[in-house]
Amino acid sequence: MFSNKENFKTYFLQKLEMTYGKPFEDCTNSDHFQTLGHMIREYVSGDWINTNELYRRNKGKQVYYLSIEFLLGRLLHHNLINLGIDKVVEEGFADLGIDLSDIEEIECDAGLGNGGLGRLAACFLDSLATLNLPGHGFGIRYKHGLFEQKIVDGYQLELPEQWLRHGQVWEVRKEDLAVDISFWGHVDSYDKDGKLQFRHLNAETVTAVPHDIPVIGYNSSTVNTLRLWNAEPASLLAKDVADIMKYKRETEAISEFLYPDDAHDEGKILRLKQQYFLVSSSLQSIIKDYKQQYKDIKDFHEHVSIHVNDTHPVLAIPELMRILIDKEGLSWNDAWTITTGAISYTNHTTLSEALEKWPISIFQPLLPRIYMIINEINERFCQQLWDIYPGDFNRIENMAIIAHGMVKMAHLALVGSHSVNGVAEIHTEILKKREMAEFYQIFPEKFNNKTNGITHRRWLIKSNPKLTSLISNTIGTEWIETPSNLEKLLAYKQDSSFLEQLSTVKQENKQKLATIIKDSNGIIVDPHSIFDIQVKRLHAYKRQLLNVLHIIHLYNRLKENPSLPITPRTFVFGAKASPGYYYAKKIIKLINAVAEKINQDKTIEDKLKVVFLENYRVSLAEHIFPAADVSEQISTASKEASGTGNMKFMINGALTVGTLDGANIEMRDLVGDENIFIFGMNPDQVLELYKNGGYKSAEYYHHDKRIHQVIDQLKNGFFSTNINEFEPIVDSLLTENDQYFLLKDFHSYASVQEAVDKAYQDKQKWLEKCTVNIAKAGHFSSDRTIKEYAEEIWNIKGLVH
Ligand code: 26V
Repeated sequence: MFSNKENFKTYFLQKLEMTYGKPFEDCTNSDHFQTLGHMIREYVSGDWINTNELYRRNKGKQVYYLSIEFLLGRLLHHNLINLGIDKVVEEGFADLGIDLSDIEEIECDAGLGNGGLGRLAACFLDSLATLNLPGHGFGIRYKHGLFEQKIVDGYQLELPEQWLRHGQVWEVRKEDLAVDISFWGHVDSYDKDGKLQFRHLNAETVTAVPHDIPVIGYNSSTVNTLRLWNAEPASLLAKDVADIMKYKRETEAISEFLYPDDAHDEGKILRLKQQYFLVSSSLQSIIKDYKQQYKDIKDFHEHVSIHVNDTHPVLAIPELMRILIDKEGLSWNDAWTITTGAISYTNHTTLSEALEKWPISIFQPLLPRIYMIINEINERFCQQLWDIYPGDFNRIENMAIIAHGMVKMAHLALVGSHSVNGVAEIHTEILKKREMAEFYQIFPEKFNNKTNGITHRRWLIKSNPKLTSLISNTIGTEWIETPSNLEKLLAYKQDSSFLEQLSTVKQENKQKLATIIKDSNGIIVDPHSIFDIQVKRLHAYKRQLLNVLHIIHLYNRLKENPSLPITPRTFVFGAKASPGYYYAKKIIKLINAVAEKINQDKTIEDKLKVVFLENYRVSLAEHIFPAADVSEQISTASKEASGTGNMKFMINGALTVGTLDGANIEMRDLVGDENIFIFGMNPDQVLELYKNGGYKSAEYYHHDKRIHQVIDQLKNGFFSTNINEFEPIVDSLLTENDQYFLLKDFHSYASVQEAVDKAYQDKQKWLEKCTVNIAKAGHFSSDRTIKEYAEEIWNIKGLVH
């Protein structure tokens, strides 16, 4: 049906008519989208079946990637590209007077994630399928993904996101594969043939119904599966009406929202329910499949690898133990060998507030059998520690899985898995030497690094077709399969014809973003100004505020001297703040207040513009990265585990202004100091400063005139009629001693920004730097990352049918 455009048109028109029973002229873009989506599903169904058959027959090892987030974005165009039919469809549509990009716009983003961790999971699925690796995702089918952000009067408002409102063309509901999950109740022990057995009584049962989404590899016949679980009532019998309503509500709440508010116990219970719901349904499904294929459960870990993405799915450890002991009748020791052999874990942050801990008072009643098992794991582990460190109570208390009334999920992950990886070299070193040093001492063989990556198929080929063509016309197309071949571009870094074309491509992408900005914000920006962009979750450690302080300072300089020779700049922000994160929301308000003031000030002759783009998400990001000149990666050194936005900017030819943090360090090592703008303290200096109790930020306020002026403007109502509006921000910088060292790094940041300004004026040199960045970005393809996971952690091999 996609062999050529005539076939495509015929099939499409037939299907459209059959589905909607109305003439072509009356069909809407939505009808077109649905029809094309169903055609793609039909087209891949054979390969989907064959891939699963192959995995069943072959008996090779498979990996299951468990993640509380999958930030997929839109799938239509991405699938067309991976299937190699994008051109046929685009041209066929053009003949019919349909613009493919209009049809693309119909699709809602699948926003089942909050940031880097979730988007990484989506990139990994794409690489697994493309590399023909037997790897599948397991997640939750949230009814509402990450909230939709509205900016009203400069403040963030959150609306429920509605990605399922028009149905989901990519998913297949499989009621026959549903499984039941048990909560609450109590555990009873009894003797069976001289063996102690456990059963879970009076439990409340919830049904998990799988919804499968095909994951289509690029130029490959592999179609893997992303299985998303929906929570539904198990049975409504034997309950009175009021109970039914309550039970139904509580059940459906499990897959209703991503990250429900956990400020109160009710929210905490719901989050823990979600986590157990994900791992229990996934493991039951994995084991059911395993048993259809293999006889001996003792070989489980030889054929199955289970990866837990951060601590959210760590209950996979006690859940696998439960199934192996209670259902399969294995001994503790056999079950432990299998469990630790199967499970591997990635850490994505060292921020203490993100390290999950659950109060026993919540945990034990909700998951009584799982709690018992964790308790046993903890006791055995503490005994092991006692043997190594007899009498060292302090150490044992620090390392215990259960301590001070809390269950520590990261400790459970470290003890119950065979591999623990960080996501960039520096992050892994910090885990080994600092955050997890005590565990590294006893389990050195478990720790390893896997520097993150991004799929160049979405973040370059799909989102930046013009740059893609330029690259392929210049160095051929092998880089698509082997991204390290982008290095061939180095030979063109002084080729004036190449550089000119590169400049044209960037200019066109900037023009497009300028149009988006005008349409959404009503702000006219100069596409010849430097597009300086910071897009990422809003968090204090990411230091959006440092960027804003510097913008205010630049504005002050221009007010003092309107003819100051600076290169015009457009500062663009995109960020969502977690709904309960008051401080982050204040920063959003500040960005908007500064934007309002600067954008309407005629005296600075349009030299500065500030834009806050509402509702930052994958589909918007695809328009942003290709248009960037400068990428802001300015986290407090040691705090950003890796970053992946940094890589998306790099592969699109933006230059990084960054601290020596996360993967920025590896980017610097690849491109060299002359092709990146590094500033600020390094991780060792930051960690040393923390050790010594921080610094006196007020001294910087008193001694640096620039900082003094900017902070005073935050205090005196310069940006707001409400004089107290930004008090929490001023307090964080002065009273609370500036935990993230913005004032300490300010001077260095301002200097490097001046260097950017100068560098941009030498167009040829700037483009040379862009070329080096693109050429070296192949290293950050998630194909490289996934190959490392496959070889060094999962021990899985590619299979082709
Ligand atoms: C964050 C949040 C924030 C909203 C409320 C719930 C919640 C739960 C967990 C977390 C932890 C997020 C961890 C995370 O996303 N880490 C990011 O992982 C990226 C992929 O490895 C990495 O590039 C980023 O540096 C790291 O911050």
